[in-house]
Amino acid sequence: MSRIALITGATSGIGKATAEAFAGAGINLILCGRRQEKLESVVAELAQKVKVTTLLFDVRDKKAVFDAITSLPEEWKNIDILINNAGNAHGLGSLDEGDTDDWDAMIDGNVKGLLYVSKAIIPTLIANKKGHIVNISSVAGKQTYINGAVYCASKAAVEVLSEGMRLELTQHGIKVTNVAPGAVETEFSLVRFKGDEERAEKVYQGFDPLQASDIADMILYAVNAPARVMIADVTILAGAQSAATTIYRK
Ligand code: NDP
Ligand code: 8X3
Repeated sequence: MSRIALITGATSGIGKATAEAFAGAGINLILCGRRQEKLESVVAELAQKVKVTTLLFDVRDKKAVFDAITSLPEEWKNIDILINNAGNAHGLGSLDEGDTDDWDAMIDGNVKGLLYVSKAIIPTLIANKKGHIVNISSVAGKQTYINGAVYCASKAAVEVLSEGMRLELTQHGIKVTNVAPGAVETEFSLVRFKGDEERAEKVYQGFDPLQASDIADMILYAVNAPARVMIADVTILAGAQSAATTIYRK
């Protein structure tokens, strides 16, 4: 029987690419995000290949998360794979000058949102004695950089939550994979710099950045690995990147 994956942040970037990779592998999809028109266009692209449904919610809204996931029809309830991908950086600023609304968006979305979605789904995985959770962390969760402390802290929390989930869930037959990408060319920098296209483009200039599909390939590998294999933690950097902020540009 085909597996069911719920992917948060499926409207763009890594989440959308993962949806495309999963559809190619025959995995049915519950696609989540806040931008309805973007979700609809992903559905239009993939519904020929697999069954697809959507849930529209902001991961920061606890009630909306639980209402959306409990509202799933019976045929969609037995989720096999959860991809905790929704998240962003908001701003790049020092701790004395940073915008506290940006901090709220990062901590509430990247950390608490991931927790709410996980809590809504983990009981089903435990009851079914199987499943796989993939948390999208970042190299920024392993290495702190100047002016990025709050984003880095939010991703360091994801790293710890991946470990905590693995410690608690392995006994129930559930795998947990932490994926920590480096510089991936998505809408990430456009969001971080609040729509400033020129500044966002500069992030990816002078080297060949990772593409969202590179990360999706890794995620698909992890969820397709044999039962005896748990891909626990993977860092994927761009070829010209040796650390979070060390990138060799031409
Ligand atoms: P994008 O900006 O392209 O995608 C972010 C996705 O998250 C969108 O689908 C967005 O959907 C969703 N999202 C953001 N905030 C919320 C929210 N509050 N509620 C619901 N959905 C939300 O960036 P990426 O694809 O690059 O980012 C995906 C993940 O990868 C993030 O967790 C990011 O931190 C991580 N990452 C990215 C790297 C990069 O260099 N790009 C490197 C390392 C990690 P919508 O707006 O429709 O809600
Ligand atoms: C995104 C990668 O290094 O820009 O998590 O923070 S980085």
